[in-house]
Amino acid sequence: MENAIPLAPLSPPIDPETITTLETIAQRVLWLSTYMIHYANKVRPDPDGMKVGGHQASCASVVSLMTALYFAMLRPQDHVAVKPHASPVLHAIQYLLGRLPQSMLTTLRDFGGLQAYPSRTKDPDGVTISTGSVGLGAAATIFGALTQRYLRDHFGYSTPGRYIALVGDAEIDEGNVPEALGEASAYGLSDLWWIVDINRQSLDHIAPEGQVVQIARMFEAKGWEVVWLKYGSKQRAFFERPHGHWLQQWIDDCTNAEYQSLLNADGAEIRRAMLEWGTGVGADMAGLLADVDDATLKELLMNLGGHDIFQILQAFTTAAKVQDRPVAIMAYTIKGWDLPIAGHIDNHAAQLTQAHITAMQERFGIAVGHEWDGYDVLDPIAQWIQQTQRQLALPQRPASPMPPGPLHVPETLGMRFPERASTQGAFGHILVALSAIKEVAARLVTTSPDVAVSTNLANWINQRGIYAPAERPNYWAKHGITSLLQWRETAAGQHIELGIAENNFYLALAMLGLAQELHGELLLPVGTVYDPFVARGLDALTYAAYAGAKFIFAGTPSGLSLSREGGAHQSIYTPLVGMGLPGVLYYEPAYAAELECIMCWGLQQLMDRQHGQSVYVRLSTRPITQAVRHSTPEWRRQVLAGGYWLRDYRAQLDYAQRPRVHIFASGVMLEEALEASDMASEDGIYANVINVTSADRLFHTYVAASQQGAPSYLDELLPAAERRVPAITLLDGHPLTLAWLGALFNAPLKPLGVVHFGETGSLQQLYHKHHIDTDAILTAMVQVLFEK
Ligand SMILES: Cc1ncc(C[n+]2csc(CCOP(=O)(O)OP(=O)(O)O)c2C)c(N)n1
Ligand SMILES: [Mg+2]
Repeated sequence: MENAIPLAPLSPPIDPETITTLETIAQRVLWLSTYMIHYANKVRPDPDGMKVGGHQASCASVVSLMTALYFAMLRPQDHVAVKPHASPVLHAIQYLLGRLPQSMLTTLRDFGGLQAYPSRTKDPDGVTISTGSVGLGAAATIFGALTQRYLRDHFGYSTPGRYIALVGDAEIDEGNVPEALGEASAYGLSDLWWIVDINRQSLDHIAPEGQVVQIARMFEAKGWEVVWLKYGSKQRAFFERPHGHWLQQWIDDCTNAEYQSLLNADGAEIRRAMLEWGTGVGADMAGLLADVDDATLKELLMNLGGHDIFQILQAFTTAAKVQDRPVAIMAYTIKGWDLPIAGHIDNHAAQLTQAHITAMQERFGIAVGHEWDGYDVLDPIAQWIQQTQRQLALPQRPASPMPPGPLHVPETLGMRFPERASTQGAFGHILVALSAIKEVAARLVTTSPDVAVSTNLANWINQRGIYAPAERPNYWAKHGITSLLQWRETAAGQHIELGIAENNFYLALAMLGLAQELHGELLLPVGTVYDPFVARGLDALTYAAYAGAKFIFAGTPSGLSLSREGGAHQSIYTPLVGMGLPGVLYYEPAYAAELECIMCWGLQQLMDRQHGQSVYVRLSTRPITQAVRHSTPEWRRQVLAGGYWLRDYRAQLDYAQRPRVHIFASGVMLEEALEASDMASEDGIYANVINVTSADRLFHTYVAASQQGAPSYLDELLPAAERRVPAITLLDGHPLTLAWLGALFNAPLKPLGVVHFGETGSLQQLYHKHHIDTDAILTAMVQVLFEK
């Protein structure tokens, strides 16, 4: 199995009683997690005949590690991201710890019951980090630890917990893992452990040779300390025998594929393989193994460090001594440990048969009818658990020296914008204006994947500084070189600058956006990203939304405004992402005053921890004439509700007699919409312009209201009479965003927008090419009005 590793002392002072007790508990955890899946699949009535599923082998793989962790190490302030497929192990443990009622154990994967994968919003037993999409929950721990560090530096947060990821070895293949690892050391995080469950199996296959070493080297290259947990105590005791090192060398030389296959072979076959290897390298394996019977030989093969409580505790002790960097514990395990499917290539979704379960139940001495039993209060194990947990429970953290105080964000900041402005430009000014509200400014934190300057965060950064836990020298200032950007990096800074890594960006927003829930301290995270690269971090954005995090992000520049950059730099379908993602509200303001109002409201959303949602503003660098510059309460209500009439001909006496049309437009396209409306009026056409600030809000309030049979804001915005008027929808993005409005109309509706990849050109050339310029609007108008 790949490599020889340095061995720590064989016997540190970990008392035998603890080990025996933990071994006994681990057995119960193995039983409960296995039986939980068995029950859900083979005992509980299944109304629809569909597979229920669950992963007994993946669970067994981490039973020993998780038992040792939860019963002997974990403190209440720690946060754990549990490998998704080990959720039954987590629930079994929480049950034995008294944090989950027994009745829930029968509800795995049932409606309203325990979720398939640990969910912080849906599971009842204290999951704080959701997992499911492999690699993501683990990577989130890095940004959790970063958030904790940030809180400590800004608010004196004083009892930091440890962030721990129990991560499958194949999870490391996910790109979001290497993407995230470097940020941990860049920010000097140390309260961070990853325990890698090296069972050398993924869903389909056995890990390729060299993979484990590559993983370890990657951790090291990214500044992590690697702690090896490879051999079990029996193996290690054997290595101490005369010539015992040959066994170690055989283990190290054996390929992953062969080791896995031998886990399924009998002792005689294992011996044959060892002898064959010995002949090749000149080791007298026959002599070495002469007094080892076949059963013991098999036991030796199975005795990997990740299932040996003593070795696990020792690894934890070693890890705990590392104070200056994050730690990766490389724990060798067996997928399906102690089950009949142990180590088998087919075992990922395999489940034990009833006969297997019956045999296991007998072997573990669990009486029929007592399958769900925990430990009776008088049982010495129950008492041991109680005492250990008391010791591990630290006193409550003292109140923050800076109490949240009354946070208030006004509806408007009373800003004045120039006659022509872009929403991206306004965004920078709005952030700076928010700095004037002291309590709000203290909790604002911005982040960006290396595009802070080009998304207009420079003024904010100059004012609030860059966050760096350990102050870094500013050589520009030191050497007297002038620059517009002041890159002051201190622990008081409020901008978290990330590498070009949009996945990290959203994970950072996810964990900053859960600071209140995870650490009792509210942060108001605001991020900026190039809109086309929203898709680059989409999995993490989904993760953040699913976890219930609250944050604001600006996708900017968007659409064709990146015209000169060409091709795929012009975002097309991001509005659909915003609309499709639960928990995130997409707004596309046209005017600076709208953005001001949306930002203020967005911050209020972040403060409403119960019902608030995250907000995505899709912005542009294109300056347009500000048709609205002064906001009124009624106008703000309409902006936030999703849209308002900007050009309204309804009061004209001859309104009903004239040809008339509605133009629903979003964002920068309002410029063209108004121009087309003006031109149409010269031809006697009344072209109303309705500025859709949020197709998302309009759509979802409409859907929610219609489920209740109630009216929605759309009924106010668009009275029945107006639905007989032909319409055009228009945005610099995918036309589906607004085309659904057609479902409300008893008249033709023509959706304009971008459906092809872009290319380099001027805005006007590209608008023309994509049929969203004024000419295209006028043509569409003629079509909906006069063509049958
Ligand atoms: C992003 C993502 N892709 C694919 C899957 C499907 N999947 C679930 S588990 C798994 C293999 C995991 O292997 P490993 O992490 O080694 O865990 P093990 O089951 O071996 O303990 C895969 C491919 C997923 N959950 N998430
Ligand atoms: Mg694995």
